[in-house]
Amino acid sequence: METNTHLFSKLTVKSVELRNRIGIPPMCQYSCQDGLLNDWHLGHYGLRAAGGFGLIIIEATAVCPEGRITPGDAGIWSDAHIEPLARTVLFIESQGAVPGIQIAHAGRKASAALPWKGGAHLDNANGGWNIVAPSPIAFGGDLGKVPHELTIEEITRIQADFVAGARRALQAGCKWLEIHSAHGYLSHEFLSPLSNKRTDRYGGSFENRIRFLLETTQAIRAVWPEHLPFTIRLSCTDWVDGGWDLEQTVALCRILRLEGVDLIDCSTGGGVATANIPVGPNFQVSFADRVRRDCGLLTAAVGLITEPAQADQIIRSGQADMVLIGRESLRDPNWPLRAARSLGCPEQMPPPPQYARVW
Ligand code: FNR
Ligand code: 536
Repeated sequence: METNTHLFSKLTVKSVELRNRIGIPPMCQYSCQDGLLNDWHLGHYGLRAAGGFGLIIIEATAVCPEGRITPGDAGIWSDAHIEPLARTVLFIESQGAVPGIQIAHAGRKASAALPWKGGAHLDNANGGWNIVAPSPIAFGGDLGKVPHELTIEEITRIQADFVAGARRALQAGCKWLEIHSAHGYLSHEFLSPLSNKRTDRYGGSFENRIRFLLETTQAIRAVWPEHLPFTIRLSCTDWVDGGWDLEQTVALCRILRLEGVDLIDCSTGGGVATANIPVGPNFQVSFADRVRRDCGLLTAAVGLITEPAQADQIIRSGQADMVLIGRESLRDPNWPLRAARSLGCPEQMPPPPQYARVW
């Protein structure tokens, strides 16, 4: 169904207003030392805020050091992380974009080399560390380390780390919180029966596999302000028979809505190395559409959305409430400014005054 809502319509979520429906999804820059943001992040995110994006979700930010994918990941496990994060957050906001953050734990995919150094698991002697997961099963391939099976006490500790991370994100001025529960990282590892073989209350049945995320959501909800958007990224399917799938996603999202979650960022995959994924334009949009219709939640669509008319159509047809532009925003930091011009509505997206005469 066509609606009057379009790519440049404002979107209000709780007390936060986005100037348009275009966001940047979290994308690791692998450029931190000790998890601290620096000038790379100020420039990278700042340029894209000036380029017109309504929402910028800062990359997967680890809630404890062992939860980093690589030694270069962002972190939020100490108060020392707040000030450098606040610097980037304030600049994003000064350019009219809403600053968000994704808080994360990489589970059995942690302790890896930087992508441009191969991305394989690092030995402890080479800068790596011991990894943890719901069950002691290696991801496989280059990520061959066998994770330690988390005890109940360790699970509780990580949940507390998520809560502390959310509090610090708030202190740093973030206005939008996303829990990373996708792509084969820790929270997704609990959800999927392929990576969660536990026999205690965190494994087995659907109710048990969603317990880690549900409890974490409830605990964060208690500290994250009611008036700010609270969101979760899910892999809506593992793309493998017997894995996590869309029906379980829908059942989970109905519960998450009752817990005060505002929006689901609908991604897929990452839990199984051998999955056969039908990658192509809009390949994940149907998941955002289904969750939006069946669960009464706002959704963000992501995945090979690159063209302005394509993005506009996703919003107009009501398949999602917003679109996230990943790799294409790395190629073009001014994607929203260009999109407004190619869609014939430049007045919707004025450039920063410093660039006024060239746009
Ligand atoms: C990503 N992606 C990603 N996802 C996530 O949830 N947290 C993250 O930190 C990252 N990091 C990351 C780094 C880089 C370099 C890329 C390319 C991707 C996935 C990303 O958010 C997005 O879902 C995918 O890239 C698909 O969207 P596009 O790129 O097809 O628009
Ligand atoms: C893409 N990636 C996701 C990352 C970092 C590495 C690249 C993340 O979530 N932190 C990806 C998309 C979909 C499934 C798996 C990986």
